[in-house]
Order: sequence, then C-alpha cells, then structure tokens
Amino acid sequence: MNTFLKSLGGIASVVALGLAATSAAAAEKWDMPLAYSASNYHSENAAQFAEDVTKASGGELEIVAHPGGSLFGGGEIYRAVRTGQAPIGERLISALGNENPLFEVDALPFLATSFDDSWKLYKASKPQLEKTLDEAGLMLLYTVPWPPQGLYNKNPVNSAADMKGVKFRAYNAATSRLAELMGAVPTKIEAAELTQAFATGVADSMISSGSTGYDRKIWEHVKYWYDVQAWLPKNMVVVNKAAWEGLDAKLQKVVLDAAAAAEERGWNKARELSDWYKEQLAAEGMVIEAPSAKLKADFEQIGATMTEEWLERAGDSGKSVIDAYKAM
Ligand code: PCA
Repeated sequence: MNTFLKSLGGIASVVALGLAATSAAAAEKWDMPLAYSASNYHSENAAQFAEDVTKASGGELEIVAHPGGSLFGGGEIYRAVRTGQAPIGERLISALGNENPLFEVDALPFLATSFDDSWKLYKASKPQLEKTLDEAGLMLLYTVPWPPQGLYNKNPVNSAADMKGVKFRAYNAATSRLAELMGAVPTKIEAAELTQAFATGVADSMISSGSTGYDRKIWEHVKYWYDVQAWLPKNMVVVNKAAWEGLDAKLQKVVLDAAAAAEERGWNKARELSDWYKEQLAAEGMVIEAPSAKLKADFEQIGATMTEEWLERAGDSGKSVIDAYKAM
C-alpha cells in the first residue's frame, strides 16, 4: 500500500473511533424490570413504551423491557429503582403499603369498582402519589389498572364462612388482611410464581382479575371465579430521579410523551380486555358467577373494616384523598 493510502486509512480509522466514542457516550441503555408475564397487556404496553422511546430518541435512549420478573422479581422492583440498580421499572402500587399506606388506596374494597371510578380515584390520589414517590427519589411516569378483582376458589363459595381455613394466595398486605378477615390462611406469592403455588397445593384460592387467572391458566387448578368487583388495583411505572435528571430536556420530553401515550393505551386495553378474560375462563370450563347476596354482604362488611383500619393508618392525607375522590 502506498503511504498516501496508508495515511488515509489511518485517518479513516481515527474518525471511525471518534464516532464510536461519541455515540457510546451519548447513547444510554435503560433496563426496565417488569413483574408480569411477557404476554400480559401491562407488559406488552411497557414493551411498546420502551420501543417508542428508543425510536423517538433515535436510539439515544434505549429502553429494554424485562418481563416476568426475569431481571428483578415483583417484590424487588421498587427497591431496585429507588436505589438506582434499575433506572426504571413497573410495580403494583398497592403492594407498597409498608412504604406508605397511601399506596394502598386503590386496593380498598368497594371504594372504586369500575374503570370510570378507578380513573377518578387515580386523579384524586395522583398529587399524593407523586409526592410520596418524590420523597423516595422517584418520579411517576404512568399507571395502568388491572380489571376488577374477583374471588377464585377450588370449591363453590356462598359466604365468607366457606373460606375458613382455605389456603389463600395474597399479592399485598390488603389481600392478606382480607383473607384473615374471612378466616382464610394467606401466603404472599408473586404472580410469576402462581402456577407452581396452585399446582403444589400451596394455594387453593385468591382474589385477582380475570387477567391473571388467564395468564396463569388457573382453570387447571381452580373451578370457580366470583365476579365481586371489589377494586381495581393499578401498576405504575416509575423512574429513578437521578437517572431522570441525567437526561437532557429533549430526551425527557420523549419519555414523557411516550408515557402519556402508554397510560392512555393501557387504560383502554384494560377496559377492552376485562370481559374477554371472563369469556376465556368460562370457555376453559370455569364457573364464572356473580357473588351470592350473602357473599357480597360479607365482603362489604370486610371492606368497611379494612377502610376503617386504613383510614387510621393513612391519617389526614389518606382522608383528603378519599374526600377529593368523593367530591369528583
Ligand atoms: N393481578 C395481579 C395484581 C392484581 C391482578 O389483577 C396479581 O394477581 O398479582
């Protein structure tokens, strides 16, 4: 090779190196842990959000969703994002009651039982939710609800008395308390471990949406689902504030726009799928019924007790959320 070409090659590789260094410094990759299975609409929605950010930022911020608890289990995600082990992640809000009782407001039985009311409760609780997260070093990006919660059980249930001694899978402190008040025996189990828990007889019952029963093929273990419509818990996607502040204004806008779109898409999808899930459970041979008058009354009484207990724990800020919701 002559010297001219040689030095040209040298220049080219210096330029190439320089380019590689610039893009390596500018491009950022965020891993996004998700607790629920890849095919669940929450996870699909989050994956879409991740893709939207990656595309709209021209690859400057790449978000990679990790569903099914594969990066961090459901019980670890909040802490992981708070401590910066993960810059962003999704968590069931009401599972964080030990951090702050305000996180539990959307799991109070019979406070908000439809999608419309759930949206109102979200609006009423959002300022407190954002403040609580801010104090923990986090920022709220979006929420998406689960469909209304119903009672799964191996055997028919006509009243809360039928639940005495039943092994009950709980997903947060509120569902544990509800089980106790029915005389059932709660064990906390993440959705990702559900199939095994029911297959091995660790649990024979739970309160959850048709969505989670469908995801976990619950009909292989459980025959009955009572459409109690007790509450609609929400997942939230939060970002670590230090990671957030590391983004320039342009990237922050890309993330906020994608988050707003994800929130709207997620709420619509939950509404759209709610009845569909029930149809799938029925098609798989499950008995899908409204609760008997007695079971409904028992649940209402339990709900009143839980609301009273919660108000005691959540104090004035809790009461102000309920008041704001009732005034809407
Ligand atoms: N599914 C989640 C939380 C609420 C729901 O409907 C679960 O069972 O873990």
